[in-house]
Amino acid sequence: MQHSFKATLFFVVIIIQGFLFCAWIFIYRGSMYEQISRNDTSNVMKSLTTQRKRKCPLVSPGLGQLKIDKVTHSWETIEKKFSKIKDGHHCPENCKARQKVAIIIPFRDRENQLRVFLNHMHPILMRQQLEYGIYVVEQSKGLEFNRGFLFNVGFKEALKDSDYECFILHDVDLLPENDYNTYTCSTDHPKHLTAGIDKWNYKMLYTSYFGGVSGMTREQYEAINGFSNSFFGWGGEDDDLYNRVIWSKMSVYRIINDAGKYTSLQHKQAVGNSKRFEVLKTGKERMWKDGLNTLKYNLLQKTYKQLYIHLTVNVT
Ligand code: BGN
Repeated sequence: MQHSFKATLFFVVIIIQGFLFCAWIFIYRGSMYEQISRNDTSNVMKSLTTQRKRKCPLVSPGLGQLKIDKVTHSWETIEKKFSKIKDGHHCPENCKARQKVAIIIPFRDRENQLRVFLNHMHPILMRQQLEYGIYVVEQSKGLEFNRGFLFNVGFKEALKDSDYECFILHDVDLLPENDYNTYTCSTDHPKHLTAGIDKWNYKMLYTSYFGGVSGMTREQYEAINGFSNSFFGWGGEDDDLYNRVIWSKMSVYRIINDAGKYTSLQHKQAVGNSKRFEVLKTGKERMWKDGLNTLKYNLLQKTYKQLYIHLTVNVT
């Protein structure tokens, strides 16, 4: 009898100890969570979220055909609409982006188009769950517009900010009509994203056309020494770029379905550079004498605006 009383007592003590242990665990963990949520900008929290972030899906949800809004909204309206974007840079909140992409736009006198462009592009890039920065590179007054040179500057300056893996070379007057047209790069080959433009009835101008919007990894861009810096005025620099790709034993990949359609914004057609034919002819011998490796510029300003990074440069 006394024996069974002892056994019962022993059993009750074990149960009480177990209960106290569980209560201690519960209270201790509760206070840990409280500490984290009270200080949610601390490094502890940041590292916890980074650890928890999974890679974004290969195909983002919610992509499809887009409505094009060609209205030039005020800066105030657009900035308010995208209040989550800071310093022209954004990354997905709930997953880790598959690529870090720099969108580079050579720019001149088309402020209205830039507003339409940013209003259209930011939602697309966010839906595609990319980590991205938008670089608008402007040439100071003086020499004629040099699209290739401005891309080269954008490439170098973007890499000073972050280890971007992919560079999308983009005209400001082109708006993608479908966001299945993903703004990422392929390590296999440079990519031409502009399969068709409305002003040309969505027909490809010529097979080797490589203008409008194209995408290259950092390695691909360096492998061809970037753009030539010698094309001042309109035309030819994109054809020269295409040749550099081919001479480097790569080929161009182009999306051929409806996803590659673009709407263009109207502007006065620039007068062609009369020297472009001659410069284009000497392309092969210039490839390693004229490009990223010979790029010289004066950076007059680099401003991290809310919706883009604005650079003004001088050709030197
Ligand atoms: C081509 C231009 C391209 C331009 C497309 C589309 C030239 C070089 C001629 C030998 N090429 O004719 O630069 O992107 O038209 O407008 O001018």
